[in-house]
Amino acid sequence: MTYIAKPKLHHPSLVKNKAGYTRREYEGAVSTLCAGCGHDSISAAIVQACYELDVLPHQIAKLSGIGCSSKTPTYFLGASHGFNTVHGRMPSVMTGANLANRDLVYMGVSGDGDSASIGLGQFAHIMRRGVNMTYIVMNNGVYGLTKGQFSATADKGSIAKKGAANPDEAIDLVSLAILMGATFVGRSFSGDKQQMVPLIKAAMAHKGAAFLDIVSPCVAFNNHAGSTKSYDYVREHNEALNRIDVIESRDEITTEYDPGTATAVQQHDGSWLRLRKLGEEYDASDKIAAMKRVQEGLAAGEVVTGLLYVDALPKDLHQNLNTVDVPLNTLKTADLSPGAAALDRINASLR
Ligand SMILES: Cc1ncc(C[n+]2csc(CCOP(=O)(O)OP(=O)(O)O)c2C)c(N)n1
Ligand code: SF4
Ligand SMILES: [Mg+2]
Repeated sequence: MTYIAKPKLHHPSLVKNKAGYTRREYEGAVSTLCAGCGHDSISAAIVQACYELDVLPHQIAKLSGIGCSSKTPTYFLGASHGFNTVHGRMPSVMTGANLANRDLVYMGVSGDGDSASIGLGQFAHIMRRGVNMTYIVMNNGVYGLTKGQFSATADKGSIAKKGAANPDEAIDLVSLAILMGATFVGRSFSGDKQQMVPLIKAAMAHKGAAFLDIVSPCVAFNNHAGSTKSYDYVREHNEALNRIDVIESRDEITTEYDPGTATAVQQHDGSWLRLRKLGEEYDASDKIAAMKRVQEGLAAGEVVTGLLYVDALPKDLHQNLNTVDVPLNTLKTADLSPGAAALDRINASLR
């Protein structure tokens, strides 16, 4: 229960990261979600990723919409900035916040109802604008908070708890994000922490629009036979294309690097992503190949996971708009009002 405070006492041997914080300091309040809900596992993975990345909690801004998934920012990063927006409107609020202060690390958390139903337009535009963020959809195929109606990501033919079959085509957010211009796109499963944590770390290190679709079963309304978002279905149909390691710029990349089985991709911030291929050859930097592989997976009923597409040197919203390097909210009147002479020059250039 959120009103039960977590004990403040820490065991003296809890290990601090390079920023001087223990893992506990990246946690939030006690979760009120149903026991076994996939969303809680994703929250735990976000905590672990931020702890391992040594991010300062007060430099993170977490934003969400409405839904069980959108409640989760209460349960992680208790010392970070937070904004719980209107249903489906998180992307526009995050775009505005990022424009005002480019120096924060932006983490958006949403649900499949929040992003693929009411918020679909906003979702599309934040991807094409290249807002520098990590955008996670906790995807359970239903509106969990309002008691289990099919969402727009529910597969056609998927069976509801009371037996009805979904007549509509599903929206695949991974395909949409790639199409709309997201520069880092991955899919994972809430039951696979080993895959989720490095994917979240890599997405946070990416300096552009990073999107993660994480299948997250709703144990109350969508975890039965006939559902394609249940723990059993995802475990049986999970096709992981690669495993990712994030190597920070200060660390040596050459260790354990074995060309042929792994690809190393250097990102803008100097960090390296090492992709260990699992089985088939797959090139995550090839956008067309990524779209093809994702579509093949959908047709075969597979849940294709891993890092699906990455543009290692993306342009973000600020580069596209050619804004100044300092946060816009630190500019003073003198910076914003260049004076009558400058205004005359601008007017003259437009005549
Ligand atoms: C404008 C508006 N319309 C409808 C609702 C009702 N509503 C609340 S949460 C929700 C859907 C949540 O589904 P999802 O985003 O998938 O989150 P989940 O609970 O499954 O994690 C809906 C329709 C609302 N709060 N606001
Ligand atoms: S209703 Fe579903 S999504 Fe919501 S907390 Fe319970 S299990 Fe999770
Ligand atoms: Mg949902």
